[in-house]
Amino acid sequence: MLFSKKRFMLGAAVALLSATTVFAQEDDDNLQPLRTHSLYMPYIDQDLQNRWFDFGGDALINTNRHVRLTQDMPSQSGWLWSRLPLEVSNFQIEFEFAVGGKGDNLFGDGFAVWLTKERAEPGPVFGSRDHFEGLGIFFDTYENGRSPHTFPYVLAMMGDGRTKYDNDNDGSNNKLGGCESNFRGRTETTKGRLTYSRDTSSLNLKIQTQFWDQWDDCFTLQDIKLPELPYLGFTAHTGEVHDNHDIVSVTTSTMVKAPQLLGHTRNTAPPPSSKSGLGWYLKFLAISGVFVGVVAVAYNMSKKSNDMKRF
Ligand SMILES: [Ca+2]
Repeated sequence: MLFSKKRFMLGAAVALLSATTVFAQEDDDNLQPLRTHSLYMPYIDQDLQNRWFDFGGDALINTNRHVRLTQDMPSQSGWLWSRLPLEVSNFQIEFEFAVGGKGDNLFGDGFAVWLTKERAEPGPVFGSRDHFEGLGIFFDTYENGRSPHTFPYVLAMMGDGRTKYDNDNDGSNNKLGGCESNFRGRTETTKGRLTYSRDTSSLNLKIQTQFWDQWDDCFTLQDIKLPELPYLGFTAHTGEVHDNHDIVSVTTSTMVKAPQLLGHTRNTAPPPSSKSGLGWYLKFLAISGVFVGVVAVAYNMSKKSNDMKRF
């Protein structure tokens, strides 16, 4: 409702830098990085774009930290979406995120991870459209209804394009799977790892919130049919309650042998290397002159370039 149509473009030569190293220590050659759906700092190129992702609304980019979907203030709504749909059948998406803010007792609302037929359509469901077609996974930090579980809560819903997200009950009426997860306000790295196999119609989510390489199973679902060509998105919004909702990195890989990875608990990614982005970042600084990292100020520029990027 308070969404602004201000949009940014992200560029992505950067993703190429890190994508090849992320699984370097992984002895499982079943994983092949997909640069088209991976994202790393500094997130944008010298044209303030990313080749594979774009973002908008209130989303801000700090080139050496994160894509901030919302700031810790009321009535924010931001999004980050892949430009291309995922064409592979079996894949793993590992995303590092951070949620937190100044609020001790009141904070929200959380963020969503999407694999949907639609993309970049702002709306009321964690900053994205309702009546979506495809998968929504909600990292919900604010309890709207009365739930039998504690919050934060992670919940998966498959939308058919007609069913409404039941915000008053935190989506519980359409819940396919979920788990309690204390992912907010962590000093440790927080990550999610989503694994999907179209071959076996199975979906698994693991979350890391406490220790590096310690993954907690959130849910495993069977008979899940994603849209044929889903877009990958991350969105968040705030209302009266608020938080920072940040996406730090996204690593998507295709799997050659899908079923073997479900239940697989090894961490595939080492701590993000700041080196890979550093050289580029310095270059970026040189190009853009005095530039303090946060490039959100480029809203006006984005308007100009907005028309160019629609295709
Ligand atoms: Ca909620």
